[in-house]
Amino acid sequence: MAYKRQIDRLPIIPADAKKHNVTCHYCIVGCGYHAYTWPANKQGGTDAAANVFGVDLSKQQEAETVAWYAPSMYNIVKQNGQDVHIVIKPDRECEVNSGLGSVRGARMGESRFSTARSTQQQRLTDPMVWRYGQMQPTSWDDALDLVARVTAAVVKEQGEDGLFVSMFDHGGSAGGYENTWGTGKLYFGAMKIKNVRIHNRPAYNSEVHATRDMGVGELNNCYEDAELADTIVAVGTNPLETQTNYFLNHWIPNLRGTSVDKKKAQLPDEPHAAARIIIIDPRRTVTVNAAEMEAGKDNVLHLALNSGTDLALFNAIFTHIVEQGWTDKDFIQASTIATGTKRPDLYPARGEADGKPGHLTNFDGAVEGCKISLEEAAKITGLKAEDIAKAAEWIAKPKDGGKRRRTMIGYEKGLIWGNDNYRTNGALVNIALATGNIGRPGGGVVRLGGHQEGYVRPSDAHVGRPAAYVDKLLIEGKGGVHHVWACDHYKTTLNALEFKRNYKHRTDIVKDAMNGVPYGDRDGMVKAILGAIKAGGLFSVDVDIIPSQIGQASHVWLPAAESGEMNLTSMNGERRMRLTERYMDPPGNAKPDCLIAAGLAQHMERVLREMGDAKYADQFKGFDWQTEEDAFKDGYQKHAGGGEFVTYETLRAMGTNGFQEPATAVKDGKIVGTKRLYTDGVFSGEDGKARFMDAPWRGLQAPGKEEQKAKHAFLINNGRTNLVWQNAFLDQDSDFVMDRWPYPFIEMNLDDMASLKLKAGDLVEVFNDAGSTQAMVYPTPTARKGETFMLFAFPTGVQGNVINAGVNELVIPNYKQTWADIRKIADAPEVTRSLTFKSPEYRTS
Ligand SMILES: Nc1nc2c(c(=O)[nH]1)N[C@H]1C(S)=C(S)[C@@H](COP(=O)(O)OP(=O)(O)OC[C@H]3O[C@@H](n4cnc5c(=O)[nH]c(N)nc54)[C@H](O)[C@@H]3O)O[C@H]1N2
Ligand SMILES: Nc1nc2c(c(=O)[nH]1)N[C@H]1C(S)=C(S)[C@@H](COP(=O)(O)OP(=O)(O)OC[C@H]3O[C@@H](n4cnc5c(=O)[nH]c(N)nc54)[C@H](O)[C@@H]3O)O[C@H]1N2
Ligand code: SF4
Ligand SMILES: [Mo]
Repeated sequence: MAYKRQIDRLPIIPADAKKHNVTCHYCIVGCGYHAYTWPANKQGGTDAAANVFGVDLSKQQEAETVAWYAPSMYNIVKQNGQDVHIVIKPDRECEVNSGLGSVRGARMGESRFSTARSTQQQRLTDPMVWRYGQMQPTSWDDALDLVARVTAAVVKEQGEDGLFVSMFDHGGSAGGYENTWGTGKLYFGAMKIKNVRIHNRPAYNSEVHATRDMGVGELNNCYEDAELADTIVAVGTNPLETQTNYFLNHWIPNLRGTSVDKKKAQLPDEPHAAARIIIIDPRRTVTVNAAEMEAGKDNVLHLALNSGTDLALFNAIFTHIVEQGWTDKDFIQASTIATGTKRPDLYPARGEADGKPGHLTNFDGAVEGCKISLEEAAKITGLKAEDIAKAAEWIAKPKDGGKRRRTMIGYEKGLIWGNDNYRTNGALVNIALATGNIGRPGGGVVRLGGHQEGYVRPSDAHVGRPAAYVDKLLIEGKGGVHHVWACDHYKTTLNALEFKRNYKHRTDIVKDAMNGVPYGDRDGMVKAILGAIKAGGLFSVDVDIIPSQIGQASHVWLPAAESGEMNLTSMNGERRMRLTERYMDPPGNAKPDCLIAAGLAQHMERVLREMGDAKYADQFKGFDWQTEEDAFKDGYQKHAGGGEFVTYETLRAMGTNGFQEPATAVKDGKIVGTKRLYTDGVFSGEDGKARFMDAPWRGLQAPGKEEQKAKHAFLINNGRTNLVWQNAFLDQDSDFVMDRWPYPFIEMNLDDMASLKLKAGDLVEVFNDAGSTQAMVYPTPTARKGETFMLFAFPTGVQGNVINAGVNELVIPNYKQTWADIRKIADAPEVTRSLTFKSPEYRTS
């Protein structure tokens, strides 16, 4: 079936509709939207006075009109118990997206929870507990009492290390300052939980330790810098599909040259031209295609390196820049540590300290440590030496007249989840430091980002560095209780098959024990659970908006409210902070995560007092929040720099443009923010000087990778596609998405398909020693022989099943470097008949 919405008319938004500020809660970009709501029994009219746009809608509107909305932006939801129409529509005045939506964000409206239109019916509306052999609804007090009793008993017996926690640390969809604070105050304030991990990696640590250790925070520029740059370098990222409107609204104008007059005029006294772009990715992505179409092939350098060899490439670029004398000597002198500096406490030598594996050093140290010739790097990366030299030239060769080139460097998961994460990240920052491209217009060395951000928590210093490899400990049978907040390891962790096997086994032990006791006998129930935990069992609590895959193993589900069903603050990839106003009711009894955490803390306090431990019980005080705003005040306002200026009221007044963190003042009711970091040349760290990194190439680092590569025929590169958001937690019930992707695709080279006798749409098994999974073959003429790309985290085929357990130093997962074999399972199933297997690339002619 080809998807059709079957909608031929929609109500006009009336002039007096309520208007709420909304930031799209999906990706890092954080596009501005407005949610309009009005009573279900009303609608606007075509008269200018009768509709919210104030225009005569009986006349044909111009092509770029804002006076319209798409069916995907519409729904009927509940607001204070009443049915209201809702339209969630991109805001043209928002500087981030200038009115653009995306195939994800522009579906926010139709994917809200609606009883009237039967959307998002999979949402959890009530707490659920394991009772009589299945999940059954119950009250908050009953569910939280059970969780608190089991958790308190385990913590009293095993200490706080017996409680394992998986929790989001981001903003946007799940998270935000309110909710990271709520969970943070519980686990790092009231308790000091050490066996904790983040939603996307198996430990509680940074994805980008290196840049932080070097004194360079990872979100240091602004989106306008992509319009001011002479050269954009994109490493391990596919921004057309993953940071969509940042790419379309800020990169494309510069690649087309339209920002030359519009934006670059701010920078007089230097020559300007359309930007060039260097894309470093083993795979030809649609981003490469779009850049070529818009900038012309001569202005695009796609460095399709061998998987996992970025470090060698960066070192060769750095070496060549130094040899050509294209470094920014003034910047190096003023802002980075001087030659001869010896501070072993700050800059441990390579291998001297486990927690600081790289050798932080000065410029000369990096030149010596990273030295590699173009030819040697060409051999390792599979690139041409002349292309590496060309990249160095595009990055650093001065412009006509001698002015320094402005180069912006953005990286994401191809680097972060790539080989030798720490050093590779460091080697890339070396290039930005050597060329003075941090803190100046058109520069920056930045994460392009995943989710939005929204982190405020008490210190995590007790976790230590390196942090515990939590998934491994769970597999080994450690811990008694596991609290899971908004993540689904069954789909998104590494070594996922082994994780699931063990997790199911351990949680089943507890389920079987629970089945032997009447649920109403609370003492008997807790005793049975504790007995099962002693026998190797694990008690699992899942806080989510839907029944997730890991939730199938859990004993308690706690239903959360999403962004828009609560007031929620986040910041985007240029640190732009906004408030998304609550525009609808959460489903049933679902609550904001911060208030769930508060409820859990209150029950912990009560239970511990009953157990006679008043002192420990007292640590759980301070959670008497009535609303998410109370949590915001308790967390953000007290703990974030400039937090005293930032209130829901001032944020509301800042609309969809918000301000860029950190806030420095309030002027005329407006928050004054910070456009770029490090403009004064002073970096993070105690001496204010940035550090270089001595980061020599040393092959594939994570244990087991070299062996896997040698043994198996195919690289199973993996990641995202435009249409699907994350593990498809909502998309899996959207006909629109599932009609396109009933199974995860695996892009394959045509010769490889021929030798395995595969046709488009055939189902294949992907297998190696770590596990197996399945995918649907997508013929891809541009895919290199032996190199595939599989959609990650998909419900009908989890790529993480074939990623082995070996991690990079500091416990950073290496999802991207995976090798496996492929065999045919079945001919293309019936549902694939309506699919197209055309190339997603476009041509202008
Ligand atoms: N449509 C959509 N957008 C999203 C998301 C989503 O689920 N869907 N998720 C969001 C989140 S949480 C995140 S973290 C971001 C991720 O955003 P990205 O990092 O842009 O996305 P990925 O597809 O994971 O990986 C990017 C690229 O890394 C490349 N790569 C693989 N191995 C290597 C290597 O060895 N070297 C280099 N240089 N590149 C390599 C892959 O070929 C891939 O094209 O996307 C965010 N945006
Ligand atoms: N193979 C491979 N694996 C990867 C990656 C990769 O590139 N390749 N990338 C990694 C990355 S970057 C990421 S971000 C992770 C993603 O890994 P996860 O964080 O596990 O995946 P999500 O899809 O973001 O899961 C979000 C969960 O939160 C729930 N949820 C949504 N909103 C709310 C809310 O408001 N409150 C609560 N309590 N729950 C909510 C959803 O229903 C869903 O179950 O995957 C990682 N794993
Ligand atoms: S680009 Fe990202 S933030 Fe913007 S609408 Fe799309 S998913 Fe939402
Ligand atoms: Mo992510």
